[in-house]
This record gives sequence, structure tokens and C-alpha cells, in this order.
Amino acid sequence: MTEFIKNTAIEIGFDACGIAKAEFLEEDAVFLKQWLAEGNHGEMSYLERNFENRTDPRIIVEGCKSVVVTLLNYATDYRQNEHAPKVSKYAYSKLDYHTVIKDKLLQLETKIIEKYGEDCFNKDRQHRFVDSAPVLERRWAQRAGLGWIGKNKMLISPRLGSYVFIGVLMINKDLEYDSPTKDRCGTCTKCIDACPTNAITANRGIDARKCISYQTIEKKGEISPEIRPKLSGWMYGCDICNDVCPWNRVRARPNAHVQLTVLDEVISWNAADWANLTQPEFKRIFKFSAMRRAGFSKLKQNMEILMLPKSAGGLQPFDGG
Ligand code: B12
Ligand code: SF4
Ligand code: SF4
Repeated sequence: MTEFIKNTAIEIGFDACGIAKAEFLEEDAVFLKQWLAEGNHGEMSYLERNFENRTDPRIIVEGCKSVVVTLLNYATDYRQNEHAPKVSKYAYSKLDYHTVIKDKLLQLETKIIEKYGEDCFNKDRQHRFVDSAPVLERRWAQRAGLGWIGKNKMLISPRLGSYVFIGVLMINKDLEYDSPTKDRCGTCTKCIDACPTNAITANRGIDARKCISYQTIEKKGEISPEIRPKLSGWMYGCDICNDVCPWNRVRARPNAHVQLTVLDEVISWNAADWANLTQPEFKRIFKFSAMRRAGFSKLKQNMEILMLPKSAGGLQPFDGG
């Protein structure tokens, strides 16, 4: 059954699949409690909720025995117009990755049920996860042997690099388990040195309040004044700590997933195109994109800050575009 699940995951189009035993994440519970107590999560209060569920999958999904973890490569060779406000690569595609991965997880589940029966899954509980629930996805991927959690906090696959999304399927069957991946960051500190806001701390925590990704997507209201001069041109998300990682330079290869086909506008638009974007256009063009998460007003606010002079974190003066 283990072999069937892993082979089927690859046939469906995932780039990797590993399996971990469902158990209490004792060390992570201690870490997470402290991380939350220090307020590192900012306004993301949903991270405080369901603490017990977050650290034990058997509480989220009654009967869960194994955590099947999948990776989907989103590395790309496409580059934005150099005069455009920057968008994180994870949001280049027409289709939101949540949709793509949920669809693939459902396909995997369907094939497992066809072969091994309905009792493999708890039908009364959500058991397919992408970003959407209290599941420490990076830790499960590490425990399932798919990579290690780097100093930049990303799950880094030794084969694919860190531009990978994580999807999780919780199953009520005992399976053969992979060995957790060991740390391969070594003495490297490139991501810590490159982060413009010092959001990455030495003990491997991240202060999300300082993270450009949080500030430009998750934070309600405007970007904090102390972060604005450090935005480095990012309008939606931030890829700096991934871009500088040597594992991506060596291992990341452009994905070939048709479902992750890029949006022409994201690649071709210059600063003026973005500045002229109207709400109806946003709704039409980004209808299925991950960028809907920030919403039009937040995006506009971010853009306005970027249109400020360079000394204030903006992109002005433009040298063309
Ligand atoms: C909240 C969140 C954010 C927040 C907070 C980031 C953070 N590091 O926590 C913000 C908005 C800043 C964010 C940004 C990004 N995110 Co995000 N995010 C999440 C989300 C929804 C929850 C993460 C979470 O629980 N954070 C709380 C912290 C404390 O948990 P953690 O980082 O997972 O760390 C745990 C373990 O690693 C471990 N741990 C870590 N350090 C240590 C140290 C010790 C000593 C111990 C014992 C344990 C330990 O314990 C922690 C808690 O138990 C996950 C999806 C999910 N449900 O997991 C996606 C997720 C982590 N994000 C993802 C992505 C792609 C990003 C961005 C790259 C997007 C972008 N380009 O803008 C950036 C990267 C920023 C960064 N360097 O982390 C992907 C990561 C894929 C990967 N390869 O790792 C995920 C998994 C979504 C997905 N399904 O693919 N994100
Ligand atoms: S995503 Fe950007 S701001 Fe956030 S930790 Fe990485 S480099 Fe720093
Ligand atoms: S840049 Fe270096 S320290 Fe940071 S995650 Fe990559 S290998 Fe690890």
C-alpha cells in the first residue's frame, strides 16, 4: 500500500511523496507555544487557535495513523518585467496553488479508496490539507523524509530545492515510514544575511511581523512604517531568502505543471500597468490566482508605497518601463 500511494502520487503529477507516522509533535509544541507567546505571528490570530490540533494530527482527524506528504515544484524560469513591482513566484500562475494541490490530493484519495476501500479515510473530518488548517506542514514534510527545514524556515528538498508547495493527506492506515531528513544548511547563513528586514532569527524562528510576505499579504491595513523602506520592491510576497539559497541555485529546475501556467500579465506588466489596474480588471484577470488573498485594496496600498521615492522603499525614479 505504501508503494502504491507513492507511485500513484507521482503518476498524478506530484514531484515527491513521503510518509510519516501520525504522532504528537512534542518539540514543536514547545517551540510553537514560545513563538506565539512572543507575538511572532502578528495579526495571524488563527495560528493561536486549535493549539492541540496543530501539534497532533490524531486530534484533527480521529483514527489517523499516517501522514502522507506531497511536494509540488513551483520553480520557474519566467521573470517579471524588470520595471514592475515584484510578485513572489508562488503567485505567478493563473490558478491558485491551493486549487491545484487540493485537486491532486482528491485524485490520490480516490485511487486509494478504489484499491483499498473507504475505511482508509475519516469521511467526517477534513483530511486533505494545503495551507488551510492547523497542520505544521513543513515539519510533516521533514518527518516524511522529503527535506529539512532550513534557516530560512523553508522545507528544502535535497532534490528539488525549496520552491515546493506542501500538500498533506491523513490516512487511517499504518504504512511504512520514511526517515526524517537531516539538516544540510551547515555553516551557511546566506538567507539570514540577505533578509532585508532581519525577520530570520538565529535560532531558526522567524518574526512574521517583520517578514515582507506577511506585511504585503496577511497584515490587515498598511505596511508598518519601519518596514516600508526595506520592501526592496516587493508588492506581493517575497522570495529573497529562497532566491539566495545555494540549494535552489543547484537543485531548482523549472516546473512543467500545466496547472501552474503563468499569467501573462504578471510577467509582462511594467509599473505603469500595475498602477493603472482597476478593481474590475483585478477581479477578471486574477479571478483564479493566489493574489486574490491580499485583495485589490491591499495590493493598491502596497503599490502606492512602492511608487514612493527609492529612499522610502519605493521604486521611484523608474529608469523606464
Ligand atoms: C503562517 C504562514 C506563513 C507566515 C509565517 C511564516 C512562518 N515561517 O511561520 C508568513 C505570511 C510570513 C508566510 C510566508 C511565507 N510562506 Co507561508 N505559511 C504559513 C502557514 C499557513 C503556517 C505556518 C506556521 O504554522 N507557522 C508557525 C511557525 C512557528 O511554524 P513553522 O514555520 O512551520 O515552524 C514549525 C516547525 O518548523 C518547527 N520549528 C521551526 N523551527 C524550529 C526550531 C526548533 C528548535 C524546534 C524544536 C522546532 C522548530 O516548529 C515550528 C512550530 O511547531 C504554512 C502552511 C501550514 N499550514 O503549515 C504556510 C507555508 C509554510 N508557507 C509557504 C510559503 C511558500 C511561504 C513563502 C515562501 C511565500 C512567499 N514567497 O511570500 C513565505 C516564506 C517566508 C519564510 N521564510 O518562512 C509554504 C512553504 C513551502 C516550503 N517549501 O517550505 C507553506 C508550507 C504553504 C504550503 N502548503 O506550501 N507564511
Ligand atoms: S520572505 Fe523575505 S522578508 Fe520574509 S524572511 Fe524571507 S527574505 Fe526575509
Ligand atoms: S541560504 Fe543557507 S542557511 Fe539559508 S536555508 Fe539555504 S542553505 Fe540554509
